[in-house]
Amino acid sequence: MTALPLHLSSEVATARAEGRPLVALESTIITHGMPFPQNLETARRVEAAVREGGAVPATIAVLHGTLHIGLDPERLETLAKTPDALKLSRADIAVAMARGQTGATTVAATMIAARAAGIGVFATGGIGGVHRGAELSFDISADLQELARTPVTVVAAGAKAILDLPKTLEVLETLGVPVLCYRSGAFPAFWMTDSGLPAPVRVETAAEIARAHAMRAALGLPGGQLVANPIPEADALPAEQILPVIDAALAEAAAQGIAAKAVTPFLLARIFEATGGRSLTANIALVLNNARLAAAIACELGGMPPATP
Ligand code: PSU
Ligand code: MN
Repeated sequence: MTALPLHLSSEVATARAEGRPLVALESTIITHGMPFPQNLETARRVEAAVREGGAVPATIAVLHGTLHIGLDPERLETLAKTPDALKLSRADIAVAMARGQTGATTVAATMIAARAAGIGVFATGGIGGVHRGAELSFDISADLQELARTPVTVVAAGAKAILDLPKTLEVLETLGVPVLCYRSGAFPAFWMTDSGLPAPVRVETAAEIARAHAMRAALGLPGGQLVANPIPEADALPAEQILPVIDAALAEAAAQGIAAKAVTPFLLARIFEATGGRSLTANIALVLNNARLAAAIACELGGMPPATP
């Protein structure tokens, strides 16, 4: 059997040896979600937020065919300056590794990598979901299927508001993915605290989330959990500001025939330009907020006995 080309950063390897809690971080947000240099600065701040929360960050990417769990500062900087890095999801990661290519991992691919490395918790900005018009385009992010099959708890500020959020929640329910809204009765909408949709489940503590994660393992359930953590009120964008911008970006994407993997990066870039960078400031704030909660969950999971099925 082919051995998995896996490389742990020295920080992650030490944390592993000492049994310290780890938090996985994705890299598509670095290469395809934010412009340079804010992408690098944010990646560093997110790692620092995980450390401040008492856990160890493991940013995940494929570099020259090797799956990296944790990027040392030099590799992180190199990746942030590689605009042509591939965007790797479940469908692309193995072929890219087999060819020795370099790419950033989406939520789906980062979950696969986290599981391979024995990491149970992962922080990101917003997951992919059901795109608007999916009834015609069939564009549903592979992130949703991944949550149904891979046992990793993903902390996100809901799903990006460029999506069809009611359909996204319906698909998550169909796939049996728990959606745990942190200290909120509403499902958040990335740049906004409230999508107008009620929380499928409301949770109050990191310990509760960790216990639910462990209980899924005890039941032998394969999938993960989505923790929907609203952006802090002070950093949120008003609906009347962001909604027209989203609509304009969607119309532009349709007019230009943008499809498949290019849709999400295109929309994020257009929204960044149209809000004069305010969408990016909010995006950074919510990722930091998610990193802090993920660290707290990882610390709770670390203190729990392994599941006994
Ligand atoms: N959240 C962000 N910025 C991003 C993404 C999420 O704040 O760039 C990325 C994630 O990697 C997610 C991907 O998995 O967008 C979803 O892409 P798609 O819709 O093509 O599945
Ligand atoms: Mn898609």
